[in-house]
Amino acid sequence: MTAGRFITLEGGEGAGKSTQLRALAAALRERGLDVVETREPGGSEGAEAIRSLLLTGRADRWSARAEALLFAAARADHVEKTIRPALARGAWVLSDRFLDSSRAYQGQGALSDADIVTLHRIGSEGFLPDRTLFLTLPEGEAEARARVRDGDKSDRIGGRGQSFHRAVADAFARFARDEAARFHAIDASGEADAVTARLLDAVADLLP
Ligand code: T5A
Repeated sequence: MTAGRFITLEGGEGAGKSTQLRALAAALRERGLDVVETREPGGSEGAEAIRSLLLTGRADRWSARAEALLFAAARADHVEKTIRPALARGAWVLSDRFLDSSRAYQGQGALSDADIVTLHRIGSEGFLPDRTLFLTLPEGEAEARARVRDGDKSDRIGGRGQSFHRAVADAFARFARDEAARFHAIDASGEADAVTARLLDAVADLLP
């Protein structure tokens, strides 16, 4: 049995994470790997129920602290019910967002990065990905992609203002600088196939 690997895709809205997660999963399956595709918030029955609490309703539905706790609770269930069992049987698990999204989105304002990491230690024993692929795209291009798909609709968190999303992008860029062994920045511009090739390169050293 080959070793399971846990890979996360991160980045701002519209960077192409969902598209690339499907493409990377297909490319890894072609190489004979057992691949599980999952997402956050969500990825297990309980976490999907929490997802709808988090992403729907009024902007002020949750306080910043309650929101961070809900993400941590969803993640705890996702790790326990979906991710760890798949890794234990030797699968590669690809997750569309994980802890670093909470650090970037909830770790500004009322809570610090250290607070979010503490919640993750309590909820998920500090469990971390083997590699995090951070999809980078100029703000205008990401907005244009999201607009083509969604028009003017957005969820509770995606609909926050430009300054919030800039701070999120800055936080991700900081993680990429400070945690270079795990966190790899990938240029997400250009044709989808070219981006997938870059992602495959970024996990090549983990392949059996
Ligand atoms: N959140 C999440 C937190 O605040 N804290 C947390 O801890 C977590 C886990 C989740 C929201 O929750 C927040 C972040 C988010 O606001 P979501 O519905 O899961 O929201 O959506 P997002 O993760 O934000 O992702 P999006 O669905 O907005 O975008 P993706 O997945 O990055 O992009 P994708 O693949 O859907 O592509 C967008 C469009 O671009 C096209 C696609 O076809 C699609 O139409 N596209 C391309 N077009 C041209 N060239 C390419 N190379 C393209 N690739 C994709």
